[in-house]
Amino acid sequence: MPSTFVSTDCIRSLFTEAMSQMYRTEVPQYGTLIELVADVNAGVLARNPKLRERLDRAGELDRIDVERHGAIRLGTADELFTIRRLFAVMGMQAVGYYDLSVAGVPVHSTCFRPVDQAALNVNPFRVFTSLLRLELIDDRGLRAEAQTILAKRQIYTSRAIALIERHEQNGGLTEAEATEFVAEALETFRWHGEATVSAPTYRRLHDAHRLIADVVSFKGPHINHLTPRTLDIDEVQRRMPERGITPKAIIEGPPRRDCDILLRQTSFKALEEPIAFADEAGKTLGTHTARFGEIEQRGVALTKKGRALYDRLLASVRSEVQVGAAGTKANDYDCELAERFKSLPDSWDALRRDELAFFHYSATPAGIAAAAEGELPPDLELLIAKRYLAFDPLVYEDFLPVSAAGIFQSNLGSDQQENYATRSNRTVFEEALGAAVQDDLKLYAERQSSSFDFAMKTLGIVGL
Ligand code: OOG
Ligand code: NI
Repeated sequence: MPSTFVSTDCIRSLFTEAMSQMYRTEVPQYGTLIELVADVNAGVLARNPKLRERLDRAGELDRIDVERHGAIRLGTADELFTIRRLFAVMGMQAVGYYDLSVAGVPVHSTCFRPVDQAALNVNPFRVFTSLLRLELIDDRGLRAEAQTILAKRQIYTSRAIALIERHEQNGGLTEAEATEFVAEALETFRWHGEATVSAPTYRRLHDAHRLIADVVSFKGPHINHLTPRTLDIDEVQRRMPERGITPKAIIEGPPRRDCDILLRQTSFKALEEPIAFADEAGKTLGTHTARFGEIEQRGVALTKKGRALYDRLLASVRSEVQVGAAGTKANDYDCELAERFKSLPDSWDALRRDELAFFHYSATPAGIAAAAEGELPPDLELLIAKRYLAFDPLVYEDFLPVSAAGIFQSNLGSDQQENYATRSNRTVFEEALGAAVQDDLKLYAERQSSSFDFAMKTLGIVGL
């Protein structure tokens, strides 16, 4: 790559920053959430100098409050195809397939994110990207109408497309091109207060499913939330009302633990925003509810075995306690969650030994010194016990379908929980995408084993 090209990591960071600024202006309550998160994070760091030191060493201190993910909902296969190419300019690839129809949301989704360790370290920003499944609308007339409306829109600027093509042809963008690309790409994610449909059409789409109205009625797939990282999600959840923010009833994902696993997330309820319908008079006003703010706290990625245990425990909690629409039983849910998850080991060492989680291995200075003295024991547990080999949790970089469904539902109102009697349709999704989605478990396993191989090489140990 000629040095005149800006790195994809750099373009991703520029884009994250631009999107954050735009969303704060568009949704002032999101700015309030960011301030609360910054306060809570500062408090945690002040009380916990060790954590502060660790984050500082990892180079994470400066960008603690930077957004970790966002989400959009697309309407057509073509839109998905082009978004893959757009995200590639920022070094983001499709990982994982999520079928949300099982939870009554007529979409299937993937996560666009950086995949290699170095890129994740620079900026792990990801976008949960959903594609509407119009085939799940029963009313054929409405389905055809929605298709016609979507076929007419162009969600990318022509300059954005030209720059995507330039990136594909030349293998990168210059600094001037990158700056222009970020501004042009941002247009796709912008909010438009003017619907492209009339009030009656909006109503019919909305009655079929609120999400269908959200995808079909507008010029583009407005970013519907951004999500910064918090160091104490329970504290932010507790303090949201102090700042006039209404949180959803429960925190999705695993309970609070010493060793964080997977992903915990919560959001504030979507806001009712004024919109103008495209009627003949061009003046009919209404409201639309779609955009919100969210926070996340990530832990270690689980292996297939660990994930199976997580899924089983979570399912058992959810079948025992169902949180009501108005948040009833939220406390019971939290207690049950904490109780049942006691059977998932809560120490890094147990998670490692039981092969429940993925780790990054490294040779320690002591290990390197001992290796220089002579042969080291070719025994994994011994190397670890003697602190010749260190292991650090690999952060979970993906999403959780049950949690995502909870986030969707909380922001669509809880009156539409029907499940669609349909199979997931990954093949159709990948055809639209124009690529296969990557297997997240495989990515974690590869990172774990390459770190292990490198550590063994450093220690001069063969055949372990
Ligand atoms: C996406 C919801 C999923 C998450 O954090 O699980 C999501 C959406 O509402 O479009 O962002
Ligand atoms: Ni989210």
